[in-house]
Amino acid sequence: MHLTRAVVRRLAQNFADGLTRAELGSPSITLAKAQHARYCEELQRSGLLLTVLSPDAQYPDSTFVEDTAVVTPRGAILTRPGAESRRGEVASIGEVLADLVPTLGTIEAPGTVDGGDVCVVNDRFLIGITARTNDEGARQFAAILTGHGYESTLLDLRGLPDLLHLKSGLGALDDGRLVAIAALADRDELRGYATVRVDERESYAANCVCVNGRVLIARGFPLLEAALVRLRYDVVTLEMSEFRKMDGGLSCLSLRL
Ligand code: CIR
Repeated sequence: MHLTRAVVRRLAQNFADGLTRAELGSPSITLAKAQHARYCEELQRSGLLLTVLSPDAQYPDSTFVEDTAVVTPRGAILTRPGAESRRGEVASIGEVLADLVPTLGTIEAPGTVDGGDVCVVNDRFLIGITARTNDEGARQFAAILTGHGYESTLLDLRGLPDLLHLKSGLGALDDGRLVAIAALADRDELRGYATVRVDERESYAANCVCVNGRVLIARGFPLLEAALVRLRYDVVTLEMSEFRKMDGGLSCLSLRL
């Protein structure tokens, strides 16, 4: 799908106060801002017009905009994040998206969905059920999709507690190929998809982003980079160290539409 725009949010000064389970130390705000700027540059270089939102110190995790909404070609679905501290992030994103695309629906309590648990491949929506996205949220999300003509598949990932989100271990490329860690590549629900398997030493790199033929991956993961280059993808590597410390990856830093 050809993408034209992305919504991103600059980091707040208290970014390091956000949620994390990673035990990689506290991020440097200066470095994180520089990495975010490079990320934005590459989105622009991939042809996207950026809507850059101001930092929101009320929500230290709010730079991870992906979790607050999922944008389909027909419009946006607003989520209800699984972490209570993040629920207030949705309203402002809803307003921004309303100027750009129709709103198809909103997840309601007691449902919870994080956008990081939704991966689109070939018009099919894969929805992970995790500690952040519950059964009820996934059910509501799938029902909204069905109402707009989309198909979805639910994957119960609660047996893989190391995965924060479905997309922590899975990325989708423009041509319908998946990039996946072994625990996901081997799932019955994903049988039939061409898949690039991510070596277990490089599992963080599975969270890649494909924009208009370019594949953005985290820097420092040579096996995945080589595998994608061998398959003739146009690969761009980005330093993500400071976002990784906060459990974030490439996809969570933007809403692409
Ligand atoms: C959180 O735990 O919610 C944030 N610190 C990181 C969210 C990352 N989001 C994503 O991968 N979609």
